[in-house]
Amino acid sequence: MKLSMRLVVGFLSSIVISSASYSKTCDVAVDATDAMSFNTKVMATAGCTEIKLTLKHVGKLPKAAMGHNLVISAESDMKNIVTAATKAGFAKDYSPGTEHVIAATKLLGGGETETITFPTSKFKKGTKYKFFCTFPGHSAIMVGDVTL
Ligand SMILES: [Cu+2]
Repeated sequence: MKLSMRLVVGFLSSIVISSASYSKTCDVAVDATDAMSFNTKVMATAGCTEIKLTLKHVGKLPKAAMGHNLVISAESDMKNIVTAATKAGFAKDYSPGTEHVIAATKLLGGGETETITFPTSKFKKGTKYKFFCTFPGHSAIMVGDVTL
């Protein structure tokens, strides 16, 4: 009897612990520069249920010359998304659209900042994810891994 009570208590406390960790918003800050770079190559999301991502363009160049956004997708969708964004053109801020896009900021010029929030439930275990900029030519260098 005592043993089963201990099991029940143990079970209940594990529910409390898992539900407590179930809603964790993680702040992630990424800087983009006039040198066509992000200041990080890795975005860690383990243990987070939600990511509050702030992209800051710390440079001075205007959006038309050195605009940056931050888009997240499966690695296998990245190429198609970059192609679609390039086709969308500057008039549409090289928008990556919504298909296969996990999250995306607006295109920012120097001095601009945007914060977006998205749930990590959009990530599937076993899939590789990337974050990148869809301004034409930038994703060759402005790219990093999203780790789950
Ligand atoms: Cu860029």
